[in-house]
Amino acid sequence: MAKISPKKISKCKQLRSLLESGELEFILEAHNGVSASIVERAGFKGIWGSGLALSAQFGVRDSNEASWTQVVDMLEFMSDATSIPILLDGDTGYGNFNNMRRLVKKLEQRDIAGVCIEDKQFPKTNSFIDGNKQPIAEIDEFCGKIKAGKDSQTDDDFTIIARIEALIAGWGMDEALKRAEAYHQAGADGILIHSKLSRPDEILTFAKEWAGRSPLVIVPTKYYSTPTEAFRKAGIDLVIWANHMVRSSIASMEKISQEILESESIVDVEDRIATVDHIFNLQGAAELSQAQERYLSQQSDIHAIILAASRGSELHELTHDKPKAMISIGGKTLLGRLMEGLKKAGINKSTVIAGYQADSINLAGIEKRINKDFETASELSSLICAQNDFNDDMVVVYGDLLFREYILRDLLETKGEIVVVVDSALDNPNISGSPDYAYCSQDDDRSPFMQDVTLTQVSSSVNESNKKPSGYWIGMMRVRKQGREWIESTLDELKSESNFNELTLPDLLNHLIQQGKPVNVHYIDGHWLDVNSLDDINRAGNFTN
Ligand code: SPV
Ligand code: MG
Repeated sequence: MAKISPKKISKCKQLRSLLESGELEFILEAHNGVSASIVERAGFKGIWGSGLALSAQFGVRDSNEASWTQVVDMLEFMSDATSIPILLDGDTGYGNFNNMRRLVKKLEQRDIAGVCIEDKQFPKTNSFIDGNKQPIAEIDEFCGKIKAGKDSQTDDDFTIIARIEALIAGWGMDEALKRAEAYHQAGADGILIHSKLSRPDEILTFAKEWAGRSPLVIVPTKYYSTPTEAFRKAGIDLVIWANHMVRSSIASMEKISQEILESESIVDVEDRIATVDHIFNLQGAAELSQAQERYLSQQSDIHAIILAASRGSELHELTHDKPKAMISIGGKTLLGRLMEGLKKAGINKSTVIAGYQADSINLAGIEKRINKDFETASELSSLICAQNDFNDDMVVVYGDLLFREYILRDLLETKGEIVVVVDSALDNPNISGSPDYAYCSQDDDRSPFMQDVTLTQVSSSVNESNKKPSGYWIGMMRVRKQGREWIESTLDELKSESNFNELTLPDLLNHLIQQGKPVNVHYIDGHWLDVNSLDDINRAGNFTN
């Protein structure tokens, strides 16, 4: 969860100034990271880490059933998610003076600004459950606990509030005032006077008698109808709205869960619940994206352009309702396998140019462009459909290509503005259909990563000069910034040619070569397959592991 407005003033100081501002201040309950974040975004200056709400969100009773370390763990999430101070409802301090010392130490380590302890006995239960049956602590014992807490804090501004349960337990006003004075003398930074009455009378009487001897805190859960102005006039310093986040979320969850159950649908509730994007926002997703840009700048920005418009009619009924790229081999489509290969190589952005049965190309995470002329036009007419997706670093590849992972990985390492992958194994038994013969400036001498070999021609037949080809172009090329510019200007020229609709990627490569643009070659030795026929599908088994 992101801190929305990091404040320079320490959280301990912030809480102290709330208590001592001389104005009536308010803090609101929160019980986990997201509710704490919501409280801060709402504009509150502080958070009440309510024992009732924290135990409720764990699904247990407010009777110290959740261990104090579980509470402190949750507070850590709340504190990390926010920049305003948290005052923990620390129940009785979870034990004696010694437990209190350790609690204060652990709270300070988690940047919790203060703790309120109540003069009951461990394990306590909520003040609104049989309050007058609840045993309260010995005054001296509780004063010792306050002193132990104050002595163990390392930040002078850490706050310890002493909460008086005398009114709740039926001990009367004099006892409440006697205790307040004793706790004040023991070093408490403020007094919380609690009442379970539906009218504020007790509280107002106490406030009058207390007469500002130290900051006074109240929890008007039961006397909620009292106008806030009455608290202001009475000189109260801090009001705790103690459980309204957990209660609002429970009310909403009960309503929504019932509606979903009854309607067997989520359509009606959609507009009344937080969007997923809003959750991302509360979690600080934008900050993570920025950090990724900063710290993962090495991340690939390569864009894949995948040609998948043609049917592949040689595959007969297999491509009746889908293009060749969507044929399933070993339980995965060709295109799905290609996408996996791209992702493994760190390429996460892909544009697929669809045509035949375009709707059947429904993979997640792709951009889809449609070549409406797929029946009459050829590859370059598809390529220009993705021209807006061109990137200064891209891989252009046929959608029906199967290849071993290392081929793409090594291509990405190869220098050159345009680099084509050429299989020098002319006896490759996997070649079918009419392969694209590649003529290169130098044949493959099998030395790894041969440098500066360039393509001189790609042809669908062995050319007239009878020169032996150097291999097959496999239908995959890498294009960098300048290469992209060459391709774009060549495409612009070719678009005006009357035969543009017949032109293929090899035609584009040949045009580039004729214009003197270097097209580099990355040699491989087999390990790829272009699925053209039913036989190819059988051979494809080699690639499905
Ligand atoms: C809490 O919020 O857990 C409190 C306040 O202790 S009350 O529930 O009013 O006792
Ligand atoms: Mg409590």
